[in-house]
Amino acid sequence: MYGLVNRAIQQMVTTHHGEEAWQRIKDRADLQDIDFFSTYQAYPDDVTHRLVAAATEELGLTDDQIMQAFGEYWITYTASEGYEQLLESTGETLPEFLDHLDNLHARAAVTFPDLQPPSFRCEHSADASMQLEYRSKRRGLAPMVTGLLHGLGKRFHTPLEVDQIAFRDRGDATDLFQVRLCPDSDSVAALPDDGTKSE
Ligand code: 1DX
Repeated sequence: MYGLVNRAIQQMVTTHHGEEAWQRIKDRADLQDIDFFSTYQAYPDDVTHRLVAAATEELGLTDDQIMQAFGEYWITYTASEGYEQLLESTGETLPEFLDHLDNLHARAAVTFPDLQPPSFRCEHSADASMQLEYRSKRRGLAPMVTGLLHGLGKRFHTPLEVDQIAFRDRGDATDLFQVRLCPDSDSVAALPDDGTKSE
């Protein structure tokens, strides 16, 4: 994955646990020879997986906890690292954003040819719930998607609940997430000015 991902992990760890914790995690992942991650360099996925594994041991958190926290962090991190426009153009509301995730990755892939984008399909139900199907060449990143959805909920001031309801690593065909929007005044504020719901 692009170095941007490893940089985001580094930033999240140093912000919440300090520089020394990050150095210990980097050593434990056997990456002490890497001084810094370059945003635009594609690194083996193994590097990212080793960082996550080392972080679980160093911080005493589970794999799922780290990946969810990282997914949530990714939304604000990319917004602050030059991709706010990319996020903005993907949707003005959470449901719209989820419909256009493949579009977002297609646009990113134009500039970054080594991107291996996941693919998402969103189905909307009448009761303000959605089912999001996630497909990826990569294994084991589904917990990050739960975190990404919570991060998007914050971005759009749209309180939500997320449940993963199908698991590829348990033999299901895809990873599937149930997203329920919790109606309240905040979510009204996230609608366009004319108060209409865009698809
Ligand atoms: F719900 O692969 C909301 O390297 C979502 O299965 C999900 O293959 C937002 F400069 C620049 C660059 C760089 C911008 F080239 C990535 F470095 C991409 C910015 C997406 C914002 C995907 C990162 C593939 C790297 C992958 C989980 C799970 C997708 C990470 C989250 C918005 C992003 O992202 C999987 C790679 C960007 C860039 C976004 C991703 C690769 C996502 C989301 N993915 C690199």
